[in-house]
Amino acid sequence: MKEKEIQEAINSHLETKLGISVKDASNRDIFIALSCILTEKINVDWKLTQEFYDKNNEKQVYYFSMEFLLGKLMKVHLLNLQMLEPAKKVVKKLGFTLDEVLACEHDAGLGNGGLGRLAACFLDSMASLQIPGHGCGIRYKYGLFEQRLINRNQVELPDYWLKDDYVWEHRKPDESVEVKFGGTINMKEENGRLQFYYENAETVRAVPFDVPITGYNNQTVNTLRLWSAESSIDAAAYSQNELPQYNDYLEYKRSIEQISEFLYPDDSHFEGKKLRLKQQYFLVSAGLQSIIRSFKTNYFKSLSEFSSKVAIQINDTHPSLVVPELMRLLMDEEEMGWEQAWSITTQTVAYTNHTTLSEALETWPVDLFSSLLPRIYMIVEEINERFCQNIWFDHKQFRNEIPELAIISYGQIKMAHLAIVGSHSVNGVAKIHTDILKNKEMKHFYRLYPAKFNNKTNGITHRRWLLQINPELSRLITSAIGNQWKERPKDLIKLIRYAEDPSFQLKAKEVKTYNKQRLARIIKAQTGLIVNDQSIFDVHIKRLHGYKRQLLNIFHIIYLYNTLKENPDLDIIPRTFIFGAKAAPGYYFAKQVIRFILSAADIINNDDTIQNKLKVVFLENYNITLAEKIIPAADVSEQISTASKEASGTGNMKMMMNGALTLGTLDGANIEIKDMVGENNIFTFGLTSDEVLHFYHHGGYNAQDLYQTDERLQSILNQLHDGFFGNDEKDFKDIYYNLLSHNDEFFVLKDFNSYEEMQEFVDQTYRNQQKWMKMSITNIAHSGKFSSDRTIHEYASEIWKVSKSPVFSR
Ligand code: 26V
Repeated sequence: MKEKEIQEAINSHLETKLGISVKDASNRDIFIALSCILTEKINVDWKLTQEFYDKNNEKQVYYFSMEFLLGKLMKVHLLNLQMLEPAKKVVKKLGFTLDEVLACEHDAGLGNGGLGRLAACFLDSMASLQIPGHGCGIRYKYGLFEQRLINRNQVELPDYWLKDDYVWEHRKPDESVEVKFGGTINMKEENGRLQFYYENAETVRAVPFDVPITGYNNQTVNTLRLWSAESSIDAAAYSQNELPQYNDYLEYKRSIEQISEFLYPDDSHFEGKKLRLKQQYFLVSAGLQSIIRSFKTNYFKSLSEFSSKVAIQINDTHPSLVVPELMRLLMDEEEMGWEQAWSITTQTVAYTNHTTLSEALETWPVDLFSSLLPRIYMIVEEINERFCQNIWFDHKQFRNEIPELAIISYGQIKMAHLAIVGSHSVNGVAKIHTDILKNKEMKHFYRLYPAKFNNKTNGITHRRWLLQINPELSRLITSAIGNQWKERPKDLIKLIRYAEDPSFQLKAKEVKTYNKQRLARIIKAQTGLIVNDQSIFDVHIKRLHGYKRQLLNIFHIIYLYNTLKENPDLDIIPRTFIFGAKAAPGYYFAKQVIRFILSAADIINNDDTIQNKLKVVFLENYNITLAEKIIPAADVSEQISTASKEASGTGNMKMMMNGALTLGTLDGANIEIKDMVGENNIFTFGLTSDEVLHFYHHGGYNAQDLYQTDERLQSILNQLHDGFFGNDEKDFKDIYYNLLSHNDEFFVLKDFNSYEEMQEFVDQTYRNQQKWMKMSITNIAHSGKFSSDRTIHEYASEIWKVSKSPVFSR
């Protein structure tokens, strides 16, 4: 769309729909007008895309995930439809700024962190690569909580993201399906088949809301289908058939709607909550019914061809009930026999593992599971029985391992085992993570089914995380190597020729400074702090978790502070340490760490004797929109997890792509970043994953020894213990005891020395700006590998067996 057209459309929308003229319009009015213009255009392509897929009988991919962390979408659509520049000009002409208009959109925060954002990046890449791939998720009424910092404490507020209407969604009541919970199952033999009848089950109406996912410059529009729970009967019908478990209709209705009410905000500890299991089955059952329905109406094909036309990827074990639910639908509804249904199910489903942390593994108590999902439980029991039998008779060498491999054991259902047994592919999300799965966490399964295991290193969409959030750097890149990198991100490698080019270095430095100045203004507005844009911006943004070691970072900051107090003239490059992190509401230790960082920040930021050499900023409510402002301004990317614990990480990729240098452990995708850029272009430190695992298995680490021998650590720990960081000493004594009495589970003290040395080397390196900029450009040049386009390409060709389906010829 050209400028003139956009301007006319906005004017006409304001006049005819709102009855106002431009001079009376608000940012939100312009936002709504633009969203209507985009929606009209998107809808045309959306319909054509779906018709094309149907007509050509394309194999469809469905990405099942409990989380899709989409952030805002208007800029994505503008960019994809080649309308960003004209829209910017028009909006300006009308007396507005596009950034302020875009800010009217509420973030869709339907995810916790890496896993949910990965799902959103994958949708973007599938559409941009013209792969018929759709998302299947839950339309939570409340997204991830909003974080406020009050008296240094995290306070959680509900994120009612739907309060102003969500402009991209389309409610599709005609495509609703029913999902059943609880009750008892009665079996009857009819026509030689067992039929299953539900007695006293509760029926929930699942209503889909479709969100269009546009591809970049290709007119493809895929679908993210989000399900919302509604009661299937009205008050009058309820009064005819009251349920004993509720006092009245209202109570019944509330209990149904609760299913899609909120996103579980704790991604670090599994909790066997019935409502969470309800959410999972709700997603899976609604999603599968709608897939089967569209399969049958579009192709009139027998379901025996299902797995050649449908691929289902499950994002962690959260949707692993697809295995028994698909079995149920094929057998009970479609009258298939077990063997055929099993073969179709396993050939359709593929499972991605995102963590080896045992506390996050899902295991459901049999009692809870079987009372909520009685028919599904029967099927899981049968799957387990057949699986164990199969090992006993056909894999005799594994007989001793049966108790460890079983899906049900000691009254618990192990969802990872169900997902492995019920799928044809199991993948990890970075090389080292997949190796740990194969050789440690899932080693027996790997020996049993070696061909199922594979690696798919994560990626990020370079369209959002470079093109959209860093237009200045994008323009600079294009001026050097042309436009092609936008569609072929690996072309970024062409930048390598400019790594040592003084004029390109200077321009890249100017872009970085510009982005730092912009972030400095945001910091000033949010916190009142004035930060030096010539200082090193050292960024640590991710969920707060023990293994991500925000504590190691703040320990080093305090060490620098203590050193400066002794010697205020110490020659260090000024640093601005920037944190953004939400703690799970019930994660006490993580909340203490936030308090600790804020307390240390208060002391450091208000101490004039250190001559503004250190500033510590904790930005409230870290989310996608804030990440988009921080990442282009980062000089140093903190990726300092305890080796072996961070499955991949994706923030590391986002910051690398924006020219930050990684300071990281040999963990997750950091290792592959190092492999790409070479060891001279990354700062690595600390224990290796083998060393960490060795300590866990064989002992030999004593945190107390380090306290005794390292004066720097002793000072910091004593400060913690003695109340240096605040009156509420108790809080920080807990951190003290966590490190010293519980032997420092995450090796914070153990890695302190090598972290400090590497931080000093960062400081030294920054003094040589030519060298630094060469490293920075080298990182950008190698970041193409970490585009999710590469990742999706691998999933498509190796797991899903789907190919590109170009809807329109350009
Ligand atoms: C676990 C749970 C447990 C129960 C309730 C809610 C909930 C929500 C999410 C999770 C998932 C934890 C696993 C996870 O987020 N893994 C992260 O996945 C990223 C994408 O693959 C990866 O980059 C990160 O390294 C990994 O920690």
